[in-house]
Amino acid sequence: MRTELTGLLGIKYPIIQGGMAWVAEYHLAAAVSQAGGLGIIGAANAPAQWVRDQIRKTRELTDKPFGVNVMLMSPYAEEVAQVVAEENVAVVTTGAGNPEKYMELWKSRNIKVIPVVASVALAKRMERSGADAVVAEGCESGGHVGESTTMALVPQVADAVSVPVIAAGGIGDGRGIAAALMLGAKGVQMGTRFVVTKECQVHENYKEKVIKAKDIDTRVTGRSTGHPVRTLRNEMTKKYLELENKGASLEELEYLTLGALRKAVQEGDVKNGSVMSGQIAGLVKEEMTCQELIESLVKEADSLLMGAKNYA
Ligand code: TUI
Repeated sequence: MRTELTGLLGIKYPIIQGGMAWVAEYHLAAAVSQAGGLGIIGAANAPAQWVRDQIRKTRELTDKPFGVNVMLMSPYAEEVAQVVAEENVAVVTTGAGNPEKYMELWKSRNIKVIPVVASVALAKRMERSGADAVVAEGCESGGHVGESTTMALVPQVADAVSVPVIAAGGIGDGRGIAAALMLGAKGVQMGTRFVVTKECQVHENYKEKVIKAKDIDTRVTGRSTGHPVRTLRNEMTKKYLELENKGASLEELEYLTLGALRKAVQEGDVKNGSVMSGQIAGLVKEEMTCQELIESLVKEADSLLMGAKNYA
């Protein structure tokens, strides 16, 4: 499955693993890269030293390219941006903001920069500032979400920029990959599906909650605060949405989500924690290794695309 993206990044398959906060650490990133995709370490709100350590541990497990996701709302974003430059990682993706001010630093080190965007306007702006590709992420995704769906966003971004577009949000199997390529994407980014893999270190309860989830089991909290986040519904989302409907203060709402993602990922508290997940949770049925998953995704997508070999 060669596309413009596999050539740009030097990877075998056009499949990127999302840089999920607290979830995307070195075991997962290395396994995805080793299997021919692009593994990503999610820096989230972690300090720079943690990120440096993760980069070095990934390098002990794979000599293939991998990336780091810099979450731009992090209080450590500036120092993490420096560390990824110093460590010369192959690829940087960014989320939840505009990475313009770091672009020169990263480009000067020959790092491929791939901002995650949720609008045509930001995609165009990123291309002008030197982005090598963009991830167009629809609101079917887990975590911090934008307004547009993947189906609507991807072809509009593909028409607006000439760098390769990577589709994200709502892609969970080979059908999703084939569809994304038909929409004009040159690759996909998948998060939720990689949560339920053998190499992913999240608590078993988290994986089980994703496996048991049905199509309508996600909720978006925080629309009123300007930080909408998609998670699986539980006690936390119920309380949050009740409070939000009553017009609760930012402090009250933040109290519910403080440390909630760590609680779910590490302690396995999937009742009161934040179980970030995309809408495709309903089609995640079994745990596989990253290699098994990627091989099966590619096989399925490739056979669907057989009669339509115009996606490269
Ligand atoms: O970043 C994501 N998804 C995320 S970040 C995250 S960490 C977090 N943890 C707790 C609470 C809130 C967040 C979890 N999931 N996806 C990429 C993405 N970026 N989607 C939308 C955007 C985005 C939004 C606004 C990009 C840029 C933007 O504004 C750009 C500007 O002009 O400032």
